[in-house]
Amino acid sequence: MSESSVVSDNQDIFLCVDHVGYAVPDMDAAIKLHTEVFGWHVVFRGKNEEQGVEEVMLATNGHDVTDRDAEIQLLAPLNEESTIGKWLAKNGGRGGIQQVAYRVADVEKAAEILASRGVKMLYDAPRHGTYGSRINFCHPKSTGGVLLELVERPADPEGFMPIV
Ligand code: CMX
Repeated sequence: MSESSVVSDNQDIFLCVDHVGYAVPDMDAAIKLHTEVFGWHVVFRGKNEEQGVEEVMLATNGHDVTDRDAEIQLLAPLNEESTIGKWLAKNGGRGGIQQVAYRVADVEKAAEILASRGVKMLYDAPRHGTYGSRINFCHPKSTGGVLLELVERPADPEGFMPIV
């Protein structure tokens, strides 16, 4: 890229990759694979009824939920009509990468900037995510084919840790 084509008024929107989300047809089998084979550690297991998922967050040993390390998220459907249920059905019942999540400092501000640049945001206002975070999503049709989640973690995520 030539120097003249670099966007000079660009600004940071994202802090880092928050997590990568895998849709899984069998949560217990997925946990076994990710812990016993891949060596990740389960740091959170819970349900998000609004999103229709059971979710498990995985991290390295000694992971501090307030730090900037990326995590892995396992997503199993609570029912066939949920987003993950439909995703798995469309994928022949096989699991796979369903989303990539970017951490942001202010989800409303990030969504506003992205929308002003033509990105289709899924929600008019943030909804509830893992650890009491505030989330929104960019539709894959306006991101080059990847479902992007925006995650604003709460000031005290430790207060939202109904761990396993
Ligand atoms: N990644 C990439 N592309 C995807 C996708 C995904 N996860 N899900 C759907 N698509 C594509 C489909 O393949 C389809 O493309 P084609 O038209 O080329 O076949 C297109 O998007 C369909 O879009 P749609 O008709 O608007 O809607 P869908 O019913 O397929 O749902 C979406 C797509 C993004 C609206 C839905 O997945 C959604 O609402 N996601 C946000 C919520 C969510 O993912 N919740 C579960 C996780 C909860 C959590 O992380 O906490």
